[in-house]
Amino acid sequence: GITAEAIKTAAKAYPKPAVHYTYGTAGFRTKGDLLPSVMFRIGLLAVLRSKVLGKTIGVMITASHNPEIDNGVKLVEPMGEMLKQSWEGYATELANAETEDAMLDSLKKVIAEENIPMDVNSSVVVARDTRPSGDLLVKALLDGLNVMKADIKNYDMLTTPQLHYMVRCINTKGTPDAYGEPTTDGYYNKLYAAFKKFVVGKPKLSQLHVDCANGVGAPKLKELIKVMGNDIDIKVENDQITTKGKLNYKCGADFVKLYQLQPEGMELKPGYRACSLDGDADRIVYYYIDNDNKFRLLDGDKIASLAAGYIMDMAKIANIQVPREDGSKSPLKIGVVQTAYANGSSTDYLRNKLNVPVPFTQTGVKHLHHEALKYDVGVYFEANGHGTVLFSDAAINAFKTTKGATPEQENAIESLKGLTELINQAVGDAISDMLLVEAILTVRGWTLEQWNSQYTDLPSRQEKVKVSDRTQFKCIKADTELAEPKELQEIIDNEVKKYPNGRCFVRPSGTEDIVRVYAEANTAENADKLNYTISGIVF
Ligand code: 16G
Ligand code: ZN
Repeated sequence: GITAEAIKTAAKAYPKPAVHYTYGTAGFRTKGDLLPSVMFRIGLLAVLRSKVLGKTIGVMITASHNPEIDNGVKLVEPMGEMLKQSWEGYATELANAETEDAMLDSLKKVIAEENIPMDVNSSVVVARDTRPSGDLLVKALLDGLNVMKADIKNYDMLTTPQLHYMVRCINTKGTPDAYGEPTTDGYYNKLYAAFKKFVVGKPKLSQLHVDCANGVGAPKLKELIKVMGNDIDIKVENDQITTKGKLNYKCGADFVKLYQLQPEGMELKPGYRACSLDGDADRIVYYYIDNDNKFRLLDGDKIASLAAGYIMDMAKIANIQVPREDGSKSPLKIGVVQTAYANGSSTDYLRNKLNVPVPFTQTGVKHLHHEALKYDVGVYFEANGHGTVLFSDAAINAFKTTKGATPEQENAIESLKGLTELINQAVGDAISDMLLVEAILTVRGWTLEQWNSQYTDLPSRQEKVKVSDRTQFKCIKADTELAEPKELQEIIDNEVKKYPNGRCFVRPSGTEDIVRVYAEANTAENADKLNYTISGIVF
C-alpha cells in the first residue's frame, strides 16, 4: 500500500525551491526549472482527486502561449473541466509546503477534510506539450503518481484539448454519454466524420495556412491531415518543434491577437486564408491581408459570432422544442458568454443584430464555461481565441428525437447534431474550432472578408504594465471596473468620457506578474491615447 515513509523518501528527490506558487486560472505556471517539486506533489493530489471521485483525472503539463522556458501544470476533472475551485487551495498549500513533513501534513489534511477513501484505486492520465523542460517534469509527476500506486496512462505529447478529450472519453466509456475512443485516432476520426457531413457536395474552400506557433499543434495537425486526406487543404506553418527558442516566439495566436500582426515564419499574401494556434493548441484566431494590404484579424469574438449566427439560423429552421423540467416545451435557449476583453462591436452585434443574450464573466475558462452551462446552447469564446460551444443534454436529446417535416428542416436538425460531434465540448480546442469555422464557411459559401463584414471591430489597444504589486488592483463587475485603487477608477471614468465609444479597464494578470490595460475607442489613435494615458498612470 501507500506509506508516508515511501512518499517522504520519493519527495527527497524534489526539494522545494524558495518560491511561492499559486494555482491560478491556468494551474501552476512559472519557469520550467522551478516546477519539479510542484509536479511531484500535483501527482499526489491528482491521486486523491481520483480516489474521491472514483474517476480518472487528467494532468496536463504546458505553459500554453507563454515563453518556451516557462512551463506549468493543471488538473483536469472527469468530464474535461477545470479543477474544482475548492481544490485549487489544496494544490497551492501542498505546493508551498517547505519541508517533506509539512508536505505530508498538507496531504493528510486533504485526506481528512475530503474524506478520501484511501483503499480505492486511482487512475490518472498524463500529457505534455513540446517544451524542453517537459521530459523532466513528466518524470517528477510520474514519481509522485507511482508512489501513490496510481494506475497511469502517459500519452506523452498531446494538445491540451486532446488530453481533456481523453479524460472525458475514459470516464464516459460504456455509458449513454460515451464521448469517443480515448486515442488520438479516435479523436481525429470523430472530428473528421462530423466535418465531412457539413462539407460533402459543397465547393471546397481554398488552402488554409495554419501557424502552429512551433508547438504541439504542428505534429497533431499533421496527424489529422493524414486522416482527412483530400477533404481539407491545409498548409502547416511554424512547425519547428525541436528548434530551441522557436515556441510561441513572434508567432502563434497570442502574438497575433496582442500585436494585431501576422506571425513571423510564414508568408501571407492578399487572398491567403490563415489562422494561428497557440503553443498548446487551445486557442485560435483567423486573419488575412485585404486588397489594401491591411492585416485583418478575426478573433475569438468573430468566431463566437459566426458560430452563434449559424446555430441560431439552424435552430430557427429546425424549430426545435426542448422539454423543460416542469413538463412544458420551449424553443432552444442560446447564449453567448463574453468577457471584458470582447470587442464592443461584437457585443453590440450579438445583442442587437442576432438578439442573443450576452452575459459577461470574469476572465478565465472556468468562469465562462460555468455561465455557458445555463443555456441549451452556450457559446463561449474569449477574444484571445479560446472557446467552445456547450450543448445541454436536453438539447442533444431534442436534436436526436425531433423529426423534420421538410428536407430543409431535416437538414437543419442534422446540422445541429453534427455540431455536437464536431465541437470539443470538454474544453476550447483550436483544431476542433478550426474545423467548425471551416465547416460554417463552407456551408455559407463565405470568404474571410464576408465573415469579417458581419460587423466592424472598434479599434483597441492592449498593453502590459509592470507594477511593484499587482495584488493592489482589485476588479469588480466581471473585470470591467476597479474597486481598488478607487482613485484610478475615477480617472478611468473621466478619461473614457473624452472619446466616442471609449471603454477602458485595468486588470491584474492571473498568469504573469503584470497588469493589463485594455482600451477601445472610435479610432485607433484614440484607443492608443486612452490606453497610454491610463497605462502611464498605472505605471
Ligand atoms: C489563462 C486562461 C485563459 C485566460 C488567460 C488570461 C484557462 C484555461 N486559461 O490562460 O482563459 O484568458 O489565462 O490570462 O483558464 P491573464 O490572466 O494573464 O490575462
Ligand atoms: Zn493555450
